[in-house]
Amino acid sequence: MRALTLTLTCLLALAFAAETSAATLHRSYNASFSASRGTATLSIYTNRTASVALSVKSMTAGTWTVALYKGTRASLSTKIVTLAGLRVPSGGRATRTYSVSESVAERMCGSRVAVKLTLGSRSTCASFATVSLPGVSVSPATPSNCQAGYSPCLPIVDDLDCADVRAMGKAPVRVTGSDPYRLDRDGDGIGCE
Ligand SMILES: [Ca+2]
Repeated sequence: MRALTLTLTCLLALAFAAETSAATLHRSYNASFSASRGTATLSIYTNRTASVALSVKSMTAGTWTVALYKGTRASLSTKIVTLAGLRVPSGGRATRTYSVSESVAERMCGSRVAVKLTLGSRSTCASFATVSLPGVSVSPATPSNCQAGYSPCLPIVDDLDCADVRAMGKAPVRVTGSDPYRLDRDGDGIGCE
């Protein structure tokens, strides 16, 4: 019996390893819900799908709606996507992992992202750091990836000046990284103002 249990454990471990090796993790972001109600993890993979894992505790039982927003938990802006409900049993603990499509991952790029759970008039939020997408494994024919360090998303090109940024209708931009395009000469964190 013990041998059988060990074998099953090994098979499960192998299956898990096979599943996780299909996508290489680009970056994970962790966040906490207010009032110690659990945690959320947002993972971005190099094939540009993403997953959101929610783990909650001390929550009111019921099926909570789940949505991702741009912004922070104190200041939600645009809704990105509504995910399937999170069913919390009595006892208040639940865990669920959601797969998020490429287009949704692209909408999150370059922004702070928050997850909001709602049940009736109650809600709780958690916010992640600014989300970046991997700049790898994109064919040159589709150069619409996001340069790290700017919000909103700017494309990855050899160079970009403020005239280009204004022509795209994206000025001014918030500089959140090393400013590779040198858009913020006076260093106040805002480029092309
Ligand atoms: Ca500036």
